[in-house]
Amino acid sequence: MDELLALRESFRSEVSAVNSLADLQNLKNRYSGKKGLLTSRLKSLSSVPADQKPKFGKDLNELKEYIEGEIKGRESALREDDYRQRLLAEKIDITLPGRPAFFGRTHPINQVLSEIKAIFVSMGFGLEEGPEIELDYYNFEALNIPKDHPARDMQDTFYVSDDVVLRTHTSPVQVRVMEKRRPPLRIIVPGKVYRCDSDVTHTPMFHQVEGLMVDTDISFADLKGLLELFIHNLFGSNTPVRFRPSYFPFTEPSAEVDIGCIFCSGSGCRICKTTGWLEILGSGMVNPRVFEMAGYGPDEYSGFAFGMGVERITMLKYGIDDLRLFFENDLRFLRQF
Ligand code: 2NM
Repeated sequence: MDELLALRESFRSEVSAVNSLADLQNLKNRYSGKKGLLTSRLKSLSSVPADQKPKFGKDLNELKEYIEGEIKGRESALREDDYRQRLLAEKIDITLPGRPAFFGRTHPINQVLSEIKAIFVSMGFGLEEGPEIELDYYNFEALNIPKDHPARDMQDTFYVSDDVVLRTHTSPVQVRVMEKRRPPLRIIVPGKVYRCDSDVTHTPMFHQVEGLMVDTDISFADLKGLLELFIHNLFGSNTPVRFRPSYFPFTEPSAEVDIGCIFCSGSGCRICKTTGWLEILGSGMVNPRVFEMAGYGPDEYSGFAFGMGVERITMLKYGIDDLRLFFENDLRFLRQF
């Protein structure tokens, strides 16, 4: 009997000292395991005098139940502790500011391209696209650019083969459209063009928008009115516009279009080279020879065409002085638009 009391006492002090589930498992094995102290006491039941056996057995059973109950209780207390400690350790500080998410955005060239397209679409122009790898015929011949023309020079054109080039302008698409459709025609052709030219102010690839309007009685006054409207839409309705005589093989007469310098308001500065004007467009009445080659009767139809470089217009619109910024993809630059 004393032995069972001593066992109970030693268990009591041990179990109250246990501080981890691992220690508790250890304790459980030592007391109530297969080779535990309780089992060995049960085995010694045979040496207990017969008259004390029932009581010894009953006490032993009680002690076993007591020990197992204590272990269960201690175990759930320790699990609870463990859970609380994990909750504390793994606590998330929801007051920390979040990490900023950076959103992508449209490249400034594409922003201005979209603006230009929207203006012409609002005036009834349709969008057309075509191949960037083009036949010599569509890029030059059909545009009245003869074989000995300087624009044909190897220095300006990327040749793929004898009769295939990377288009140097988007005009070949307009020729292709004229071959397929009859007037009235009102189209613009945005897209990439390629010139074998690379320095501070030229990149081998840049973007162009060209336009073409053909009907039975289109005049130079229509060209002037439409381009002036376009410019006032893009740069503001107070922007001065002037038309200056020029020459292109595919138009006759031809005109270059200038706007009053938006940096010095016309008084003359570094950017307008003290002229007070900035060139932004080329234009003209489509040369009858171009109509003829496309299968349009030159006496039946007249029309105008124009072309502009998107990089140049974007630089002027935002006062950017270095073309290379558009192609470096430095986010500090791009995030400003
Ligand atoms: C320009 C300037 C003037 C032009 C002409 C044609 C076509 F195909 F109708 F003949 N397309 N684009 C043209 C005319 C382009 O860019 C500076």
